[in-house]
Amino acid sequence: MTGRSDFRFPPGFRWGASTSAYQIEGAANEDGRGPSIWDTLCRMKDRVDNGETGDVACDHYHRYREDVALMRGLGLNAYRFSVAWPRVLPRGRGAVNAAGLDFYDRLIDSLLEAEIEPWLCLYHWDLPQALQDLGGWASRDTAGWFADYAAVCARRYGDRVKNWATINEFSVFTLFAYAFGAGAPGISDRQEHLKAMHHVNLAHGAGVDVLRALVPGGSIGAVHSVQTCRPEDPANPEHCESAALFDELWNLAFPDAQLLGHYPPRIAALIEPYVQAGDMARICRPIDWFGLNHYAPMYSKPDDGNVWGCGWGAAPDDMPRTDIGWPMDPTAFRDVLLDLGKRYRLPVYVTENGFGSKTETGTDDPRRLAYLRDYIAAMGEALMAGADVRGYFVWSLLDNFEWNGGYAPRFGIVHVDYETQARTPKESARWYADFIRGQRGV
Ligand code: GCO
Repeated sequence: MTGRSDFRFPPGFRWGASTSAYQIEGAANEDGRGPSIWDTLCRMKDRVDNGETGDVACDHYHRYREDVALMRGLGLNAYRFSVAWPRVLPRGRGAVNAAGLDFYDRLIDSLLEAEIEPWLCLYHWDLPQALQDLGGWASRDTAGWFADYAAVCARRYGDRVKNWATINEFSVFTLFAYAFGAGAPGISDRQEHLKAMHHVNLAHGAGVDVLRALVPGGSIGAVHSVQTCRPEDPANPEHCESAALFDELWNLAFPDAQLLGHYPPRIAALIEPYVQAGDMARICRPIDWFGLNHYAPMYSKPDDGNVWGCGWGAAPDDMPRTDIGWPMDPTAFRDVLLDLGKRYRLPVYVTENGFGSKTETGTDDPRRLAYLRDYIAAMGEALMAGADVRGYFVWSLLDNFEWNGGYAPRFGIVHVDYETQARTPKESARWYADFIRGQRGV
């Protein structure tokens, strides 16, 4: 792609990085943190590559000051992180853990001192195990407990944090956790999946109401994974139907419910038994921005091995791929940015975009650098064509725990040596820092 790298993004554009609690914090058994469903899953046999866990991860819990200094050195003006629900409420509800609340105070204060705007996401997949024991997201009660947890965080951090996201990638974690059986808690059941989808949507709506009431001047959003969904073989009607269903499950079920007030057609009838009177109004609350996580177009074809009968197909042979095999197509990113604006009419923040590698060693990462350059150029093209994009957060600041993939896939612009916990900016980080400096006229 020939994107214009000389494009100037509007003043005030956020240039940041994203992380999530379980993937970087470590200190899983310290200072009163309770277990999450990912702690449990990591201890089950053959669920995570090499039997790895988030127990230590990047030890960010102890090294957050160094990580904030790294961001400052790179010139980032925003940072998206998540709060670990089980660190704040070890049993998911009831008694708060003062030491856990203190940690995020220190992190937020360090960010503000470094003139980096904190973007706080309340839920990035680490449900307290105690709530899973009561039914997890398949139980409607979890939506209410989420709202109570949101209130604890809003009261504590709302004076300093203005940018809040309810939940990260609703569709991805519900699909992997309740349909494909890979993510925590590792269930494959279509009815449980439908219930979880609806309850997660209810949690979002209740969370928005709490944040609106408790965060003065808050800017509230939600983070969705939206990846163009194409049939593996466009001439095959079964592939087309599979892609259409996958598109509803992955891309539409959550933002359509939250922003348009209805479920997409293939899902609507199936989810109906779990929808109570007034629910769609509870879910569809006004928000201020759309958080987009985008990586790669997806190709789909039927798959009898999962409860929906649709799954991944192969991308065309001539499609460039990342080191972990994800298709690379910056034009799909540009088009998603343009389409989202038309469909949902909200400002968009790109809350994740990045390049994974299992083969790179050290800090030479020319392919990540090229990916970021081309995707940022595509974002510039979307802006020129009228998309209202206000910020970009690279995934991720650090190499980290990549869920079922363990530590082998590296997504960081900063290399982490897991033996020593030494952080070293990669070539891509230096490029990103120069690019941001150029954009900000520093
Ligand atoms: C996700 C996440 C991140 C991942 C990243 C790379 O949605 O999967 O938000 O936690 O690590 O997307 O796969």
